[in-house]
Amino acid sequence: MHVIEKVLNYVKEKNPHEPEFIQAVEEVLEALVPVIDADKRYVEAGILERLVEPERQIMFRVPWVNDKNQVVVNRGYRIGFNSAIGPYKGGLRFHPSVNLSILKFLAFEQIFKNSLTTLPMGAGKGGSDFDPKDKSDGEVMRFCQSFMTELQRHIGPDTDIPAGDIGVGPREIGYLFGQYRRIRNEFTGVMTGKGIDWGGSYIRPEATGFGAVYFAAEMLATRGDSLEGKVCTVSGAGNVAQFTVEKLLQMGAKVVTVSDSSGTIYDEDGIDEEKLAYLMELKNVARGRINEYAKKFTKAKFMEGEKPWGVRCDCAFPSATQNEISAKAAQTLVDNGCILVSEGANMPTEPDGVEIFLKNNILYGPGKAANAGGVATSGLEMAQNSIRLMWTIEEVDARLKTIIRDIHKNCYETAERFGYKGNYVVGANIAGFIKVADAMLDQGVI
Ligand code: NDP
Ligand code: 2IT
Repeated sequence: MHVIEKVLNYVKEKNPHEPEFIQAVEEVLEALVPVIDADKRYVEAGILERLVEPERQIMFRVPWVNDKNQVVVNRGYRIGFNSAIGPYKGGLRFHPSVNLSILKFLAFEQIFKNSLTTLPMGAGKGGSDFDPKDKSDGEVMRFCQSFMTELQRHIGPDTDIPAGDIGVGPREIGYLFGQYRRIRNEFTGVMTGKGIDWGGSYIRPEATGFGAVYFAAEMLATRGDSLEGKVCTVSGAGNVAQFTVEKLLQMGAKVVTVSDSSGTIYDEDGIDEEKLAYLMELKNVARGRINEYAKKFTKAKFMEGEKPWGVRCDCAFPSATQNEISAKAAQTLVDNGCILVSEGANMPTEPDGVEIFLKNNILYGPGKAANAGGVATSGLEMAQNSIRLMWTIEEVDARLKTIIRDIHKNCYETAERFGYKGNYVVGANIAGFIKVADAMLDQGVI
């Protein structure tokens, strides 16, 4: 039996109730076959067996009091998956669907993503099944304070550095950081995505969306093409989606959709800067639902309960959540002439959908490469905190662009080297793997 199959069987047997985690591991391991076959040291040192087992998994009770004076209990998590190349680094997700499987898949993906960034960051992820959406600011604050009261003993600027993800934005980071600072009696760079006046970095809010668009531009350039005039569909309406739209507009593309969990907005005329400003206000300040957009801009259509993938486009930017593009949706995208998919979200395409993109020679940028700009800029925030300086907007954006260009080049060249030219899935997984695996070889059996 091939070692890949053996390790995959082990993962399935040990984690039978974790479908998302198994899905992520399967996708990575399958892509690693050529490098495992080429270098027997990885097998001899049990690298794969160690890679699929988190270094640590912390689960804890998060009790808090709601506005009706009732006690509510949520579950909190932090996974430290791999720290071979740096301290654990990765976001926190607050969403009712959060469970161990989802956080382990995200932390596992983060290993390869963080390795690709060129910065010294290990991989972690955490969060809670808490839903910030229907809560008051006071409730969110009390929840965050309770969550951090336990989490603080497990993290630190050289140990584990959380950031945002779904449901965790500037408001939540503020409450979490405040509580850490109070309990630990120290002001350090223990979290990223901080406010610009208290240790944050310019461009961190924009970085994931901007990076996904820069990555798309790099992929198009390999075919002598650009984003100018391209019709683009975007899913989601949160942090990643908003700044994906902003950068696409700057690059001369036309964006015709955004969405949230209630449905999709189809704006055939295109979302311009004024409409984007409205969307940002609606989502970040009023915290409203996406159908409000169609009430304000009446030529736009609200498609209740639908995803954007039935809308004809040249380029698609899934930026909401995992498994939001089924095989059927992938086929529809291809049939409608879509030539590029750049994943702002983590694992938004189901495995059969990925197959369809690869078979049809779509420029397909998997999340661990295409959305790495977010965590890369978190790494730049950590660097600035360590030297107690702040770089300008221009400096951070230039570094982000360089990092994305390097990630693209590394993925492209690695795929080519292993005989899979143009396959960014193979390129990203192998390139991300080699750095971590070699660090594990150097450091012995840990
Ligand atoms: P936000 O919470 O800001 O926005 C999430 C958006 O996705 C919302 O519009 C939300 O709709 C929608 N969404 C979330 N869950 C679902 C679901 N189950 N079904 C349909 N729609 C859903 O999160 P981010 O923009 O930060 O994150 C989006 C994606 O990008 C995630 O996959 C995240 O892991 C990934 N990512 C984020 C990075 C970051 O820096 N923030 C970095 C790299 C990747 P609704 O409000 O209705 O729930
Ligand atoms: O999935 C991700 O890379 C993130 N949510 C960002 C993590 C980070 O530490 O900035």
